[in-house]
Amino acid sequence: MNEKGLFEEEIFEELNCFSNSDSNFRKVLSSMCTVPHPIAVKAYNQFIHSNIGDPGLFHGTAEMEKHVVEMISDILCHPNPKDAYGHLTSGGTESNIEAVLHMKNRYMIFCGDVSCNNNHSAISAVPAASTTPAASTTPAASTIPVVSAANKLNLVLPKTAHFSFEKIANLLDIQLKKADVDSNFRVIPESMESLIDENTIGLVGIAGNTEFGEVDPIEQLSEIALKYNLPLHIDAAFGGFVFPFLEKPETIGFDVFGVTSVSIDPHKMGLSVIPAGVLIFKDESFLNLSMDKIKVKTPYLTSKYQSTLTGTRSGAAVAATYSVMKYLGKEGYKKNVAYCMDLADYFQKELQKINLRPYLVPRINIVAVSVGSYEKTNQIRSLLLEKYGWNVSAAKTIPALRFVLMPHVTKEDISLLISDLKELLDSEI
Ligand code: 0PR
Repeated sequence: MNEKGLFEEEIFEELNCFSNSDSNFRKVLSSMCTVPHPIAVKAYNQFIHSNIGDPGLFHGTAEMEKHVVEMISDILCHPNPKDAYGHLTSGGTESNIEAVLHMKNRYMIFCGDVSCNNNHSAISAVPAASTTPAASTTPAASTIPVVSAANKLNLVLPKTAHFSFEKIANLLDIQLKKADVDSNFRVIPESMESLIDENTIGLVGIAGNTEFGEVDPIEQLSEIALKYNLPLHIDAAFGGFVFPFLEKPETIGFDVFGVTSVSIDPHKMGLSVIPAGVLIFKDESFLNLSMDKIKVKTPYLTSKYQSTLTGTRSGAAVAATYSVMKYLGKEGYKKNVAYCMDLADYFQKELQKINLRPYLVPRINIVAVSVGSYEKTNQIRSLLLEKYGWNVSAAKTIPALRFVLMPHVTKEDISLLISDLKELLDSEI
C-alpha cells in the first residue's frame, strides 16, 4: 500500500483504466445481469451507508425491506403477501443456501436430532399439512426413520439445477440426487419421486433454468412434496421477474400449495443493482424450529437476534430494489419482458436466415443453438470473442451456444452478431 494518500484525480485516472477493461454490457449475451435501472442507482447512492444487518439503526431501510418482500410475494402470487416471510440476500446462491439450510434443520428437528435445543415436539416442525387438501395422503411424521450415520441426507433436484447447489452440497454435507429431464429440459416428476427416500430433506424445482430458461412442472412437484410432506423450494433466481410478466404468465410461486420457499433475484431481470437477491418463505411458521437453530443472540446490536445467514447486509440494495419496483410497477416489468421476448423472436428469425434454429422454442429470453460438437461449439464461442468481441456462453448439458437476451441487447446487435456468426460458420474453421 502507498505510504501517502493519492489525489482524487489520480485515483479516478486509475479507476478509469480499470473500468475501461470491464465490460459495459455492449456485445454481452452471456450474462443474466444487465445495466441497472437509473432509479435503482440513484436510490442505491442515497442509502450507501445503510446496513440492514443492524435494523435498529436503519428503521427506514428495514421498513423498505418489508415492502420489497411484500411486493415480491405479490408477484409470486402469495395468497396473502403480508404473511410471507423473507429478506434480501446477495443473490441466488445465498438464497438457495439458506433455503436448503432450513430444509436440513427441519429434517434434523423432525428426526429428534439431539443438538436441537428447542422444546417443541418434532411433529410440529412439519408444515401445516393438516390444513392442506392432501393432508390425508401425508405420511405420519413418525413413519420417517431417523437418519443413520452411514447415509447422508439428500436433496432431490433436477439435473438442470444451477451449480450453486454443488456448493450447497459441500457446505451442508448433503448428497444431491439429480432427477432426469425430458427433451424440453423440464424435470420428469416420476424421476423426482423415485429418488425420494427416508433421508430426503426436500425438493427443488426451477423456474428459468440457467442453460435453457425452461420451467419445471411445479404443480406436479408440489403434489409430490405434499404427498411426502417435504418442503419444495423454487429457484426462480432468473425466471422470477420473467414468468409472472409474460403475455401468458406462468404459475411459479405460492399459488401452488406445496411451494414453501422461492429465491428470486432483483439483480437479474428485476433491473436492480448487484447484489440484490430475495429469499421468501410462504410463512414464518414453517421456519419456527429451524430458525431457533440459526438464530444467534446479538447483545451489542440494536436487535436481540439475527437469523439471516450473513450479518452485514446492503441497505442500499434494498433501496435500489424498492425504488425500481415502485417506479416500473407491474406494467413496467411487463414491457421489459415483452422487449426481451421480442428480441428472442427476432433472434430466431435471424438464425433461420443462416440455416440455424434454436434447440427449443425459447420459453423465455434464453436461446440455445446447436452449431456442432462440443469442440466446435467452444471454438466458435472463442472466435466470436477473439475476432468480433461477442461474449456468448456454451451450454454443458448439450453442445450448444447459449444466448441470454437481456434488456441491454438491441436488434441491431443481433443482426451484427448473426452476420459475424455466419462469417465464422462459412469459413470452415
Ligand atoms: N439459480 C439460477 C437458476 C441461476 O441462473 C443463478 C445464476 C443462480 C441461482 C445463482 O445466482 P447468483 O449468481 O446471483 O448467486 N446464474 C448466472 C450464471 O451462473 C449468474 C451470472 C450472472 C453469471 C451474470 C454471470 C453473469 O455475468 O450464469
